[in-house]
Amino acid sequence: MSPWNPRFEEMPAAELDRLQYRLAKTLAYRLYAFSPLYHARMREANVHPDDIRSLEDVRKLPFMYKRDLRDTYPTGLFTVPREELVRYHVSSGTTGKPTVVGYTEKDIELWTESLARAFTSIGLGRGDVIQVSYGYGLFTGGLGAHYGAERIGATVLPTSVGNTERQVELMQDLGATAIACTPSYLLHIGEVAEKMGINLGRDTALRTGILGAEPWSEQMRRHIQERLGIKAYDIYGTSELSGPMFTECAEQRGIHVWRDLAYIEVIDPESGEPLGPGERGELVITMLQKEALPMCRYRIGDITSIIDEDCPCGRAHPRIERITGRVDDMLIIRGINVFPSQIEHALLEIPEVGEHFQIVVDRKGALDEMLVRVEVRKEAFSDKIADLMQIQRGVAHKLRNSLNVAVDVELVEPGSLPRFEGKAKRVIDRRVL
Ligand code: DLL
Repeated sequence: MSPWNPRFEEMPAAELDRLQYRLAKTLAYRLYAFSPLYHARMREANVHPDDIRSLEDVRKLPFMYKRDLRDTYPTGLFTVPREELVRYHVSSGTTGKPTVVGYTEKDIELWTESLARAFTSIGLGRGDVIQVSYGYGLFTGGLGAHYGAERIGATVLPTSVGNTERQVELMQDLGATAIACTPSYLLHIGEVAEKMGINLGRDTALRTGILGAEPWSEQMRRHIQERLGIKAYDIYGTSELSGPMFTECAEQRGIHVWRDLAYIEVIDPESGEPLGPGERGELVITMLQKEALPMCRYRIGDITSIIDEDCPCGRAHPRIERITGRVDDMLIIRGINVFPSQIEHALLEIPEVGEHFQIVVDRKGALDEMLVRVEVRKEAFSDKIADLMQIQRGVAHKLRNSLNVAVDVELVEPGSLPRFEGKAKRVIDRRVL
């Protein structure tokens, strides 16, 4: 299939170099002029936009971090007046404080453009029915995929998440040919379909999965492809980049990152030093054209490596390997971001339980499950089961409200969980990805 936007997708590497340089320099001026935080950081690093004289000079610019968004909550990093914004999205943060991202009309346009190219590169287009089973609303997945799918002329079935039997019925009745959702949700949909006597591969028109928002493995891809009889593609992004942004092409050999939209680096997370192609480290992305919330050398925290070989698809845009994890400790439970510190935060607000807790994450069938073990405080400890059950329900309720995901709770005796001398290891992740 021919590319969505040949002008950029087929642009020769030398021309992309020049374009990236020009855009990066403009971005540096923009941040210097309009972002007090980044201005101060540039001065501290003793670098001025005039110092960007080549593409490599981007590496002189200071990093941005997730915490910068929280420290300037809600909109302190925005560089346009409120009237220029056409949308907000909000994602959950580490301390209960969410991260707010904003978009100008052009930001939405380029986000949509990125996905239009991506979806076209996996063979989707007019005639396809794309079921969008990412959450619609504050999460970027639903609306992001929706706009991209509409742009390429496909028919969108905006089912969002949940109500799985209905998802299966609609998929069948309306002939969905592709589904965009988390890989774990797709497995769950497959299981529900089976219980309904429907085999997705045999009994529906489904042939493509656009799967991401959480880590998944090559084994999982094979499993999904074989079990459901579809092709499963990886889609990657974060709300700070706009949302879901980049996918693999039909070759399934890594995620293409459009060079006119983003400049990527992989660094050693400890030293901040650049790593070469093939070397695994922390992904750093500079979004070259974002207006409302420019992200420059943004340390996302995701672990990957850059693939610098030509792709058989012919696009001179670099690829990144599947994301294998994060530098920090964020857990993704059924597509929802959960930080151990959020759990700590919530638990510490409940007088009957202690600060000693443990998180056990497991995968039962297709769904992630999280168990929080927490010590009951001596004062609150009781041998009456009814009292303990009441505390347990209270904790589960509190966690559900603050994390937006259901959690199992196990109360344990005071002093029974491990103690640590160095860094605490609170998370036991038993999921085999
Ligand atoms: O998850 C955006 C998105 C929506 C991507 C739909 C793909 C599909 P956030 O909620 O900000 O945004 O979470 C971003 O999720 O830093 C990664 O750790 C993880 N993540 C996203 N896609 C993948 C993927 C959306 N394909 C965080 N593989 C990122 C592994 C992923 N991890």
